[in-house]
Amino acid sequence: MPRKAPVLPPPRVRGRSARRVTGPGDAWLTRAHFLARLSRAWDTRFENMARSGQIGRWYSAVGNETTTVGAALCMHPGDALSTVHRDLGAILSTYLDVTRLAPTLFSASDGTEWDSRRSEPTELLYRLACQMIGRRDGFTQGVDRSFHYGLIAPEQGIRHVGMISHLGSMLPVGAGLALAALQDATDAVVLGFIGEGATSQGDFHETMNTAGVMKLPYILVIENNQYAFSTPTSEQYACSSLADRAAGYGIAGESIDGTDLFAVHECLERAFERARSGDGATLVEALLPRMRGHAEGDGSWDVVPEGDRAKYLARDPIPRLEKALVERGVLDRERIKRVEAVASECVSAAFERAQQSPEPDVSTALRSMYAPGEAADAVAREVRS
Ligand SMILES: Cc1ncc(C[n+]2csc(CCOP(=O)(O)OP(=O)(O)O)c2C)c(N)n1
Ligand SMILES: [Mg+2]
Repeated sequence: MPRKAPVLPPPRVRGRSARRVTGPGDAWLTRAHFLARLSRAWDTRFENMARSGQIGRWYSAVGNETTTVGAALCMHPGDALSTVHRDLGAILSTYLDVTRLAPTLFSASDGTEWDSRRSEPTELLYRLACQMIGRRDGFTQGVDRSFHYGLIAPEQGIRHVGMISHLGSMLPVGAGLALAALQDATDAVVLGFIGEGATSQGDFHETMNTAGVMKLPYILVIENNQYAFSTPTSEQYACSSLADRAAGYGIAGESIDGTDLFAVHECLERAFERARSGDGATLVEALLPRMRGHAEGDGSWDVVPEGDRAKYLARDPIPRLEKALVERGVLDRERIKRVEAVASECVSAAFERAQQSPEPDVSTALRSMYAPGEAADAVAREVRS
């Protein structure tokens, strides 16, 4: 019997491009370097607050920066981003116009039309700081104090779908966004991130299979930091590389050293090109060092054998990037010091303003729990009484 055609979105011919991946230019590299440093400065501040009990919990993204920043800087206007808990670098890269945020470091000619549509970067950083400490001006208006939020502002070129806590649950959402891009006949691509532990969830299989069958413009980057909470990769999966799974879904798969910004750029540019030209999804495994525990102070760092801890810490992607950029003549040591100082000033300014900002309004607490309408109002009244 002939096979029945699967239910597919309306046919969409994505313009095939012959463009070859060329290496990153100096403007892209200096931008990536600043954003990686900004992400690190943010983490440093929040790690300190977690250690001194000023916030309850912090999931550090230290070690992931070259992967998250590098991948997100390959996005185009209209592309969508789906993040989980260690993707601060991708968020900063998607939100912030660095030429306006750090005019002492960047010249206006580094800016793009895409950047100029974004909100004032200091305002976005302030809102992000408010989000992280549960203030009213945060994206969830203080309902949540975490990365459990999204920012959909297409007029600014930002389509960021955040996470819910359940690992793997955002994967089908990312694939759904990619399907919508096909159905809307846009050339948008979806960039998603996930930890290697979450790839053991059924949602991973269903998403990648759908992405393969429907040739979705979807790129999933697995941030393989060797541990899921306290579970090492040897107890998580039996294949040698998670990218090998791509073959089973009929999609492209690549495993890269996620601490090498150049490798990230090359792989991701190729993946975006593939997705935009109609050749479907890519599964990227970015191999990363475990540089922190799961959450600050939860004891999970102690689970990592001592010898491995030292090896992971020695693979810090930022000094590696700085060394490469100095060798190429893109940066000098003086500029690196200035970047570190400006990054830390940007974080301090956003955070100190957030600390002075209003507490959440209690009336918003139930706002996102129930759909508007009489029935919801009745439930809310009942809950309050
Ligand atoms: C379905 C589900 N199971 C367990 C958890 C608790 N949990 C939160 S993060 C995490 C570890 C995730 O590991 P991985 O996916 O490798 O990401 P990493 O934290 O290492 O970046 C666990 C077990 C959860 N949020 N959802
Ligand atoms: Mg992990």
